Amino acid sequence: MKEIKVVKQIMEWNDDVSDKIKELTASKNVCIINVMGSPGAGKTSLITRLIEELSKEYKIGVIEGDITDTIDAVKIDELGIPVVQLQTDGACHIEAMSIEHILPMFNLDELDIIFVENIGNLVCPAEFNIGENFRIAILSVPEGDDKVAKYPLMFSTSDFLVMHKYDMKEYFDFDDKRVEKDTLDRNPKAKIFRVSSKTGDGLSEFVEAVKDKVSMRS
Ligand SMILES: Nc1nc2c(ncn2[C@@H]2O[C@H](COP(=O)(O)OP(=O)(O)OP(=O)(O)O)[C@@H](O)[C@H]2O)c(=O)[nH]1
Ligand SMILES: [Mg+2]
Ligand SMILES: [Zn+2]
Repeated sequence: MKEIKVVKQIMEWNDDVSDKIKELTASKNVCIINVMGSPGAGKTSLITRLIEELSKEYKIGVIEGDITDTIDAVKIDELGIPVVQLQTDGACHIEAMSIEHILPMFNLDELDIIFVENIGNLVCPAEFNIGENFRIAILSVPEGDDKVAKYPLMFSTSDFLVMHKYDMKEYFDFDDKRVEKDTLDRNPKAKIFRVSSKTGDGLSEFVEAVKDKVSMRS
């Protein structure tokens, strides 16, 4: 019988590339952390805070995902951290193929952690594995406490949920217990943190949890 050529859909292809990235980073003992959340949730601010704390122990690189511009990459570069700006030119999520393309731009032998700041978006970034070891979902207080229920995939697939901008809580009707319940109902293993990158409150507990997770890489 004649063999039929089959082309896989993008999701399956994406997962194949994601698995290849995982093999590579495992062999290099590098941990990729996929940081996701809405536009302005504080992804860059939290990554910056984590870099300040973790760079004492770990060598860190960053991939900044944005539609356009280099604003976030410039901020990371100013910290003296190797960074590549991925511009998706309109696409609203990062695919594994982009990460595969970018990784050779880093010296993986000299890195322990690569943060990937995903495109600001609560929806499709969660659908795409990008070779990450784990995921951090950020939900900032001003966005509202119903977002886990309304955009469940990101929160059900992330290892950590950070309720961010927690210093703003008194100004918003934000029910943190509801967020906690909505998350744990969908993702009982999720670890949940209340953090302000502005004041530093809640940061040290989160940093320790990230360190634990990084130490389990490969
Ligand atoms: N009050 C308060 N503001 C914060 C906190 N973290 C970040 N911000 C502010 O929130 C705004 C957005 O922060 P960014 O870190 O740029 O957010 P982002 O998610 O990286 O944004 P995009 O990359 O554009 O999607 C900035 O004005 C920050 O100063 C926080 O913990 N508390
Ligand atoms: Mg940012
Ligand atoms: Zn998208």
